Amino acid sequence: MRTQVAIIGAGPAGLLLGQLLHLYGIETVILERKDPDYVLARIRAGLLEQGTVNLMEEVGVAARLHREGLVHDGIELAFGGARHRIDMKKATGGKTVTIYGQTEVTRDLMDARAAAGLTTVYEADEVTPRDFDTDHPRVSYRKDGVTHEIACDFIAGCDGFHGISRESVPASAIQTFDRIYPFGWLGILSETPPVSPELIYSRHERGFALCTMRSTHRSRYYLQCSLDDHVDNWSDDRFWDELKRRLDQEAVDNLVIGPSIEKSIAPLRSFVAEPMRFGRMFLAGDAAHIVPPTGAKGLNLAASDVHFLSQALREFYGEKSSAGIDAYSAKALARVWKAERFSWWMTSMLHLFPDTDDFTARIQLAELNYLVTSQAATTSLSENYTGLPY
Ligand code: FAS
Ligand code: PHB
Repeated sequence: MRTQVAIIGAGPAGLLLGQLLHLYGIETVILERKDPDYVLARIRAGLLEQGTVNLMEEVGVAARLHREGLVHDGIELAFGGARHRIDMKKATGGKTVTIYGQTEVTRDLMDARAAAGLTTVYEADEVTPRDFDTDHPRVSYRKDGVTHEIACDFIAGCDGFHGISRESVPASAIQTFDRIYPFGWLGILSETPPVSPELIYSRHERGFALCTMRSTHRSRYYLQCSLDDHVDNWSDDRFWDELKRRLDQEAVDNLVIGPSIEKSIAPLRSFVAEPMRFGRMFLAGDAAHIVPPTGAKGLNLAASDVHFLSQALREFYGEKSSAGIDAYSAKALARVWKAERFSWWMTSMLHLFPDTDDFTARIQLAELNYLVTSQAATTSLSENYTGLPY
């Protein structure tokens, strides 16, 4: 088999890249090791920057997003027993965010790819990028016990943090930057109305809590928990009781509890691999970087990566220019590191660290008080949260 761009991974990065390249008349094949249901069952991100919404519109899959997504003009910060609204739309001159689950983004992109008759090989085993340091890269894989090979011009490693693409790069050719946080997020999904119309980020002496949602009838909540905690230790009742301890009284009064339909613990880390290009192979999305979800940047960074990469490949095929692909890594990393900084800053400000002593606690509270009383600080948070320009 031959194609122009072989994409490894059918998560949001791989699927969105596939649709953008299709728009530009560039052939792709996507190789995914899991089956579609498994990919859709992963409960992950929930909040889209305007740039991500724009890309979904560009590839013509934003109809349901606009029908079902919830546009939010602001968020609330809770600390010291009170809640403070950050009017992001006002601070940024009109920018908003949209609540629309990653599962739905992935489903819409999967449906569009299938409708366009584009090739996605699911349950592809032993996917291996080869010869990407030559002008004739290829990707091999096994399917139903048979080994296949795809010759291509380029390989896009969109296979997430635990994928094969980054692993295939010689250690001498890559530099990684890593910060593992000493806590995790215990997340719960429930068919209950959200506690508040917008998200509540709560800094509390017992630990961080986040109230978010997937729709007006489906809520998602997160509690900071210890790294050695286990989801089996958390009955629904225990979760709701702990959440109430970390919220302000108004939120406690408005909280509607119900049975969990999903419950899981995710570790938090900051990670960046440099560069994001290795000859004829590019990394995009979680394959190249990870952010703690506090800033809601993970999925949105995957989107901006594939925007830059699709433009670069469009220029290569359309104008026979390598300028875009040569500039891809530096361009993507410039935005990645700003999102890494913002996510690290939000996490540092809102969580209880093992070494959070009285001084650090006062600094966190001073940071939060400055945020809600200074227009400059509010604007800075708002422009990062709604998404820095591409
Ligand atoms: P993905 O990991 O989504 O997709 C990679 C795909 O490649 C997967 O389908 C995988 O099966 C496939 N793959 C892997 N190895 C392969 C191989 N060898 N061969 C073929 N295919 C292979 N972000 C937020 O913004 N907010 C959140 O609240 C949030 N919560 C998260 C919770 C968890 C538990 C995790 C893990 C991530 C969370 N994220 C969150 C980040 C997440 O949304 C990612 O940023 C997003 O999935 C990135 O998309 P991809 O880069 O496509 O990677
Ligand atoms: C979510 O809705 O899952 C979500 C929203 C904002 C975050 C993290 C997760 O910062």
